[in-house]
Parts: sequence; structure tokens; C-alpha cells
Amino acid sequence: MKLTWSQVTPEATYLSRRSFIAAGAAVIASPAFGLSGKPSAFSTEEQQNTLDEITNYNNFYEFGTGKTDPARNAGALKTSPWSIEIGGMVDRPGSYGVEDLAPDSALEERIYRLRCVEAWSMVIPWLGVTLASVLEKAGVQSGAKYVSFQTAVRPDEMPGLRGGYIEWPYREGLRLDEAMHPLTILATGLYGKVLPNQNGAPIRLVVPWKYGFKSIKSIVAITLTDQQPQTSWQMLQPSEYGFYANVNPTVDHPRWSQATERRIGAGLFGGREETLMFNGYAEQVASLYSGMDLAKNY
Ligand SMILES: Nc1nc2c(c(=O)[nH]1)N[C@H]1C(S)=C(S)[C@@H](COP(=O)(O)O)O[C@H]1N2
Ligand SMILES: [Mo]
Repeated sequence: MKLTWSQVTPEATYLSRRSFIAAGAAVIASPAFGLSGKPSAFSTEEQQNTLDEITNYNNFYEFGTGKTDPARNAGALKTSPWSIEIGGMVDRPGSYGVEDLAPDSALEERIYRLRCVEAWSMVIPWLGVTLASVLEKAGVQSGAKYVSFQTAVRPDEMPGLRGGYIEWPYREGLRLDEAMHPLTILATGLYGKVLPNQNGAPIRLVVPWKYGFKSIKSIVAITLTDQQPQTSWQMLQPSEYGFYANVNPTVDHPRWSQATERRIGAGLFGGREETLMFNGYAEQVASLYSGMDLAKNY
């Protein structure tokens, strides 16, 4: 007999696992790091992956293409001091320190599903601030339509840069309305602690309704533009990876189905779970794409 999730999970959790917490999660606090998160109405109540799972099964090609390479290699990344160059179509371009963009006092906890385009998923309790709050600090100009992001390039600290697979720096981008959406955050922590290097320290994007590759790590540049920016996976293989990359169980990857996913850590009991439209965030984000052909704009 194959056990289903409902047989290994308390019923209350099962019944609400696809729903959002209405009134807020427990406030967490970590005196060791001084990080604490205010509760968020956007968090899922699904069972969270363990810290061990979240920090030992990663994609971070700057440190190697294997899932355990980042855990082994990312410790070399010097994450302090760290600043982000915010430029392009903003009123106040310049170099912004991470501590000013995401002060500990402003951090919120967001427990989000993360769905990789490779069809595995996790639930991760991030700490972060909305990207909107960061962009407002720089003052977005009225002509701006897109936001582009770049990861650090540090050959001495990133052994994966020698792999010629991706044209470095790793690049990502969002439409401005996606960037300003309240679900979109810049994370500086997880599980109440400072973000581990393999997860994108000191500051990374998290866009929970898009495939994981959109959630770019260790960001050093944010640029507001009126042109759709180039993004790493689209540059590499445009027929397989689009600019939007919204999680969509009805639009398959050319080489595999996107209808289901494997929840990391659930392997012993679980079969695969159904992948949800917009990764379960349709209620919040579907209106951003009304009138768009999502099979074309993959
Ligand atoms: N700079 C950079 N950001 C990146 C990646 C990467 O290789 N380099 N991999 C992406 C992919 S494919 C995924 S699924 C997520 C994984 O995030 P996690 O390791 O914190 O779970 O990071 C994304 N951000
Ligand atoms: Mo991914």
C-alpha cells in the first residue's frame, strides 16, 4: 500500500495545506542573529522542508552544477560588506548596503513553495522584505517597465564560473508589475537565521509563482529599464526557458512534463504531487496575465 500525504500528516494540516494562513503565523525570533519576522498573510501552512534539506539540495551554478556542490563550495563567498548597485530608470541611483535595503527590523517571514523547472519542490520559510519596498527607496521613474538583476561574479570565490555553461553574470528579470507584487520578496534569511551562502546570501530574489530559476541569488545589481531584459536561461536555451517562466502544469517543458512534482523529503511515502497553476498563487497573480497566451509566453 502506498501512503498518501493525508495518512502521514495531521488532518488539520492536510485540510489547509493548499490554503493560506488568514491571520498570521507565529512570530519567530532568533536572538543569536537578531533576526525576527513579522507574520505574513501570504504564507502557506504546508509542511516545511528541513533546514538540512533546504541547504543541501541546491541549484547555484556559480558553485558547480551538482545539487550538493553549493553546500560544499559556497562557504568561500564573502558576503559582508555587500551592496547592490541600483540604476537605470530610478530617481536615486547608487550603491545601497544590504542592511539599508533590508533592515532586520523590517523583515517578514514568508513560507513559500519553491517549484524548480526540473519538477522538484520544497517549502521554505524565508525572511525578507518586499522588492517593492526596495525599489521605492531608489524611486522608480514613470517610464520604467522592467527590472533586471545580476548575481556577483567572483572567480576566486566561485569555482563554478570555470564551467562555460552559462554566460556570467547570472541574469534575471521581471516585468515591473511582477516586481511590485506583494508576493515578490528579497530574502536575507531563512528559518529565522541569516541566509546560508548556498541559498543566495546575503540577498536573493524569491518569486514564488515562477520556476525557481527566476529567483536569482547573491544579487549585486538591480536595473530599471523600458526593455525586456536578457535572462540567463532564456539566453542559453530560448525554446525551453522563457522570460515569464510562470509555473504552469498545462505547459510542458519540451523534454518533460510539468504536470506533477516531487516534494523533496517526501520521497519515502509520497508519490508525486500535482503541480498547481502559478504554483498555487493563482488567486494572487493570475490577473497579471489576463489576456496573455501563457503557452506562447512561457
Ligand atoms: N545566481 C544564481 N541564482 C540562482 C541559480 C543559479 O544557478 N545561480 N539557480 C536557480 C534555480 S534553478 C533554483 S531552482 C533556485 C534554487 O534555490 P535554492 O537553492 O535556495 O533552493 O535558485 C535559482 N537562483
Ligand atoms: Mo531550478
